[in-house]
Amino acid sequence: MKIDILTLFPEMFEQVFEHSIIKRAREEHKVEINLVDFRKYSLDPHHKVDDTPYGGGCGMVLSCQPIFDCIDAIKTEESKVILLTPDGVCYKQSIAYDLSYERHLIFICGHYEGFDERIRSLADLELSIGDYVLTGGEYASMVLVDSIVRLIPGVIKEESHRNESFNENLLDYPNYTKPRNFRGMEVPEVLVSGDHKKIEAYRREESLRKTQNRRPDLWNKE
Ligand code: 6GU
Repeated sequence: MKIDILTLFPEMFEQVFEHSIIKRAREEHKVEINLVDFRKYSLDPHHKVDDTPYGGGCGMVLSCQPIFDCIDAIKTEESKVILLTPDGVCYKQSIAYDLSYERHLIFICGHYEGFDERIRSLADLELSIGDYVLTGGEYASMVLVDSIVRLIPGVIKEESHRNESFNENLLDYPNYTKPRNFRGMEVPEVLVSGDHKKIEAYRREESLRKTQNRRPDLWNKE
């Protein structure tokens, strides 16, 4: 998979994709991540990328030209263009799964007060990562890259994400490791029983119980 991130602040991403699973996925060429500073595409003599809003109001609005020209330069038949915006579709694990099978993702990070509405026409999908306002799409794109890359086939064992939180709209079951007794807190007996059928049933039950208690919104879905 190739991922291009269009941003005015490529330095914000230094280090972010250089650890742990994402680092390994890049080293093993399972994913190529490019930061594209779309200011370079501005035809303005001062490399301006924004302007004052028509109709008045405070703040600046990202203009069409640099972003349209940048997309024209990097988009191919295989590309899926995703605009990051608080008024997009709310991101969730099932979307991460779908996107993990794409060949080329292009993320457009908005910034400042907003962007020219016509920029939406470039997007195949508009995504938000939650009901709060960020200073820009950069943080959202980091969240997207992390959650998508770990699901690319071969990046982590499929076994590791088959049972994790949000699959089937369920939260994860509780995990324990040694010691068996820590400050008086015991590991549940069933986990040391060696009875795999029982363990599986216990985990399923805990997963259901936890979801019902903590996330009634997920529990009542579909
Ligand atoms: Cl994708 N962008 C911004 N600026 N704020 C957000 C967001 C995105 N998702 C939630 N809040």
